[in-house]
Amino acid sequence: MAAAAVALSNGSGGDSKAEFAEIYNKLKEEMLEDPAFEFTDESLQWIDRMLDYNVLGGKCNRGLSVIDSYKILKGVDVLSKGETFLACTLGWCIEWLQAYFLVLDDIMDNSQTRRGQPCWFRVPQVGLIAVNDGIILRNHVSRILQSHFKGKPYYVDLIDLFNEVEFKTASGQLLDLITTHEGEKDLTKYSLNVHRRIVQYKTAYYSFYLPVACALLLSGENLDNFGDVKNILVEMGTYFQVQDDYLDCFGDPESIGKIGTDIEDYKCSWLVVQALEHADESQKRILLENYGKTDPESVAKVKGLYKELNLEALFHKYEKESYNKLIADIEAQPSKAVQKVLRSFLDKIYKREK
Ligand code: DMA
Ligand code: MG
Ligand code: MG
Ligand code: MG
Repeated sequence: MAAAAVALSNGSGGDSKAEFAEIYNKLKEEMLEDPAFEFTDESLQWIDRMLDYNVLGGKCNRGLSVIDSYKILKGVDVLSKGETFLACTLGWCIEWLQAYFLVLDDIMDNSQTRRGQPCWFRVPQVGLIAVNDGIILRNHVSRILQSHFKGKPYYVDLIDLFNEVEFKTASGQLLDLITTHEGEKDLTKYSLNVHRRIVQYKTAYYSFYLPVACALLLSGENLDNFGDVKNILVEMGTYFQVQDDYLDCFGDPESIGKIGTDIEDYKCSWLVVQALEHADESQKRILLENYGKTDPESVAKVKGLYKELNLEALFHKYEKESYNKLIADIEAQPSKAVQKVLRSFLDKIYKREK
């Protein structure tokens, strides 16, 4: 409880946060009690620690958005106890799913820290057991859905939604990872289109569409009728990942809780794509020579070039333009409630520094 409460104590959202934190403990207890596994004390302690380490400690924006969106769609400030429980449970399923993606992402990206602590696979005695922990986390999502939603009219849609979003994310991760192939480093293949495709798939669906889609299903809606909403959320998710790419280089590791690795990893980041667009021949040579190398001097040269090209200003311009475009799209939505859901999401991320 303490850990969940601490993790959720800063930021806005007041009531929802306290309700949300409480339900984590209940869901964790259920996972620990699962009779399908005859856990020994050692394995119980492992799961307990693994869950606290990986599911908690984030901003919980995705999870909390399910509750907030559901309230807006229903047009109420307060949900019944049962409705609160279901909304929070779906919120936690997204946080669990996110934990699964992050545990594996950090291994694949060779990252050092996450949410202000060493990445799970870097913890002594964890190592590659983290791969299996990722699988456990994903299985917990299905088990939580089964125990609390089986029998609801939207259960099948919920399962399909989580499966589809997981597939999209894994496909995005594949695109992200294979564009960086060692041995055939070729910056000419990095373009805004390539970048866009990667980030839509790896981030936007699970981070933006999924929470709202969960709230829509809870409200008894058919997701087929919300294609426009999906498109706007995918746009918002794209903007969010551009921020992530920017913060990877220019953010404060203390605030973002992680140390950037995009330059070292030869990632098709928004920054390198912009650098390639704006660099002259000699600047391009600096990029080609230094991008994707792990030694600090090479990384510093790339960062120096980003500064020289004034990518910070370019990012702020992009940020403003994306925001205006999204606001216009949102205002064109026929439903006021849907507008409010989308606005509250956008307000949470506009100009974020973490
Ligand atoms: C994030 O990509 C995508 C997923 C599915 C975790 P990333 O590697 O840029 O994320 P981070 O910067 O948080 O490691
Ligand atoms: Mg990563
Ligand atoms: Mg990654
Ligand atoms: Mg990143």
